[in-house]
Amino acid sequence: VPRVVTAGETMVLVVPPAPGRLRHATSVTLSIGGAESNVAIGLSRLGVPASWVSALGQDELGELVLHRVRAEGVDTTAVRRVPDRPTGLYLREEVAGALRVYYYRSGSAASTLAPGAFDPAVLDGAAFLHLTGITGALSPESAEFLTWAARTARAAGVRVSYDVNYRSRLWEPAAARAASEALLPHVDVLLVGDEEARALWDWDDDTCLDRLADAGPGEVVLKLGARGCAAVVDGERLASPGFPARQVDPIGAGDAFAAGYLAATLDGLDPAGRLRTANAMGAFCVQNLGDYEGLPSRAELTAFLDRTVDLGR
Ligand code: KDG
Repeated sequence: VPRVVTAGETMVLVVPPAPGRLRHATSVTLSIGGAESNVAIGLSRLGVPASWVSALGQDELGELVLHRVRAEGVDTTAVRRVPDRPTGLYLREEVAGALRVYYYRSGSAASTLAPGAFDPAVLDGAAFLHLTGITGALSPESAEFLTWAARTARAAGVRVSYDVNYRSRLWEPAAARAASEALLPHVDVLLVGDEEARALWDWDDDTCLDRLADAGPGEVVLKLGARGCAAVVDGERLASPGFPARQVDPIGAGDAFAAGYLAATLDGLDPAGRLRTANAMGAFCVQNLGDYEGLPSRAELTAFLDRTVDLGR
């Protein structure tokens, strides 16, 4: 079975038990959050072998992250421990229906990811290396890491998938746009959300698909939230409606979507089948609290897709 490698930062996630200001929380839950490990976990649950490459502090939070990711069957042998840097941390609160995050990640262990951060042998036999734009925001060397990792994968015959994942709390749109544009020539599968595409490029959906496809990636997928997605795959335009879902927590939906898209690609599904699977994974994710906790097993995903009428557009 082809393998997928993902690389990027994962932090410990602190979640209060109920909506309200964090300052009033008297207990919290510790989980983990990181776009690239979310994708690896999503794939692993679907039975696709996945490796996650990163750097963690040599601290208890690093142990927590490692335990949780390993418990999902993801290979973590290429994760480095950095002695004098902390594992990143972030906290969430929901006030008046709005979700806010607070990062404690500057100078984190993962911000030391730099060119050469992993042995290229990690990519042996892999079908994809999955990266996200978050890494580019961590430090100047992590920005270089992104390009190095993508080039290294390409040189090894491994396809590169990239999710723009703009995080406004980490950097300005212009910097994020420049970093993504620099990477596009090395990207095979590009995933981007409609809101972040507007924030970075201010293009409408159609223009966005055309321009980004012109920039290099053979597959460009525009995520439209509850409306599903649209794509250009090898010059062909497609769209796929979303699945009805009762949204509990939107965080992680994009990562679930990416896992679905990659898994369906490895299953040999056609572009329409890939988009439909990706939408289904997104729908699974938003109906549960947590970045990845609600993601389905292969059997659950298959049952969901079989029960749901394919609207075919
Ligand atoms: O996609 C979800 C992740 O974004 C979140 O859990 C944490 O990786 C993260 C980030 O940097 O925002």
